[in-house]
Amino acid sequence: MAGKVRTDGRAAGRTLGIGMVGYAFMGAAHSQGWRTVGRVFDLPLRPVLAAVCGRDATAVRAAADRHGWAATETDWRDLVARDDVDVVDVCTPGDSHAEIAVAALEAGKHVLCEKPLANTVAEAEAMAAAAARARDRGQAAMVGFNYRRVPAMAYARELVADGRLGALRHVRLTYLQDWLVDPDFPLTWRLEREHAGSGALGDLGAHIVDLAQYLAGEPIVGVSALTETFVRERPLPAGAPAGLSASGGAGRGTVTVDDAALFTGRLASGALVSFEATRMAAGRKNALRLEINGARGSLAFDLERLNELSFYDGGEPARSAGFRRILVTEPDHPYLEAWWPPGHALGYEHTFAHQARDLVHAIASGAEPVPSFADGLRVQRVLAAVEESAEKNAVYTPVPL
Ligand code: SOE
Repeated sequence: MAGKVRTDGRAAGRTLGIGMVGYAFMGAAHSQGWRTVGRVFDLPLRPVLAAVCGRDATAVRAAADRHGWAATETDWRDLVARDDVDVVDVCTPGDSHAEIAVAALEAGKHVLCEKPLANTVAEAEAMAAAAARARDRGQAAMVGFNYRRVPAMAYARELVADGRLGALRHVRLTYLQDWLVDPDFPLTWRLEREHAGSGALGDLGAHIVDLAQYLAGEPIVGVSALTETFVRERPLPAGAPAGLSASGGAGRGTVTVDDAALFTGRLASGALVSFEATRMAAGRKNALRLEINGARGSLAFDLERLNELSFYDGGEPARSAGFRRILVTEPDHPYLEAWWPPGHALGYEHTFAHQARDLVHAIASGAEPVPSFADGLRVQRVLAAVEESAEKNAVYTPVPL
């Protein structure tokens, strides 16, 4: 018999307790996704926001109230141990991803971990190994490359997989932001290697490396790279330990990550790829752009116009050929069946509801979620090869498969 009908008119079904560690920008975005997904998509399991964890008891309580979490914890180990938590959602800086995700998997929980998977290849390898062991126990582990879940990106993958572009020749991606142009932006955790692992490379470059491999359906096998840190010292953030100065100036610290990464490479098929990730592109707020050129056609996309996909079909007669704008809002476009009528656009936040939807379905069906921790490890290996190449002044560096 179906579960009892709840006041909201939906069959109760089994619930899926979510426990989230971290509540800053990604925590807020994931909370929105978990709150929304069950009200938009018909799911086999109903996510409930069981608990959120943060070190500051007062701040995490305020975050729980704001984002709709039922309980709070101040130690992630206590969150992992909760009986009402089935999924641990890791929304912390990269230096704690491995410790939390591995412990959660070994405690029998499913895991969603923000990108990049880890700060080092060694950590990512340990996470992927823990996920493989957990998979044998029926547990799911997903890494949060949310831009795969922009409907236009999921549809672009369909077009490439269906051969509409033919053999790929070029995959070209840039991800431009400008929040570090101001030299007085403080030395926050994203600017310190021990916390973030890398700078624009892991923060933004991880997204476009994952998208390239996802859209092309094949791995990057080698890269040539340059990285640069343009602003090497910044003011310490308010509240930093008094007198802490990792460099000459009092109250200032040393930036230990890249501001920008520029790299080219090859896909396994021989197609050429090019990437640019920077947080120094004045005027560009969240400008992830891509163009894919194949033997039979091309695709182009701009995240700042994320409901649109430009498609050039080389099969068209020359007289009528040209890039056309596909408005990716039709009910049979990926994810759109659950939202609004055609033309009623979606946004950045919807990608987190799509991510939650796909994870819930994977958990219910026992399928391995995509992108998996193995996919996250593949990205980590590309990032490491980029840094190795940059240290050798752009010498071509193979990516271990
Ligand atoms: C900051 O650069 C940031 O929040 C990234 O960390 C996210 O992954 C990206 O989606 C938006 O920008």
